[in-house]
Amino acid sequence: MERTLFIVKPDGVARKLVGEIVSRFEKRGFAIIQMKMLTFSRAQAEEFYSVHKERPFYGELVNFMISGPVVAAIIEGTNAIGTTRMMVGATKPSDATSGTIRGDLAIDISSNIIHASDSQESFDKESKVVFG
Ligand code: FUP
Repeated sequence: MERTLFIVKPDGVARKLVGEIVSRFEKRGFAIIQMKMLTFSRAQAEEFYSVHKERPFYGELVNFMISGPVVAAIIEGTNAIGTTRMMVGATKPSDATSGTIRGDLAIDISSNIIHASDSQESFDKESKVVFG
């Protein structure tokens, strides 16, 4: 058993995709351990994405993440981190295959509707930023 975190980003909430996305994880067999709606503060978003601090898209990414409410969830199941990343799909839209969340529901690299932790270290850090 493993836990991971996913976040339906502001565009996913605005597009009313929360139910669709949560449903995919529930149907796959994951248990929802914690879930909440929140709006990131700038400091929270900067800390959440601090790994990308030096990247050219960092400012735009932080502005996007604070632009509206998000829904964050901690889920649990076998190989949760790897399986969730696979279900989310590739970052680059043209690499995100059909059947994945991004492959089915997103077209832009910047507004790609969902985040998921990519490692145990990321999960530990990100869940602390979001859930305290
Ligand atoms: P992912 O783990 O798939 O969310 O991707 P990354 O951690 O590499 O990137 C985090 C977010 O930065 C992406 F969701 C979208 C944004 N990003 C860009 O806007 N441009 C890029 O070239 C790469 C990432």
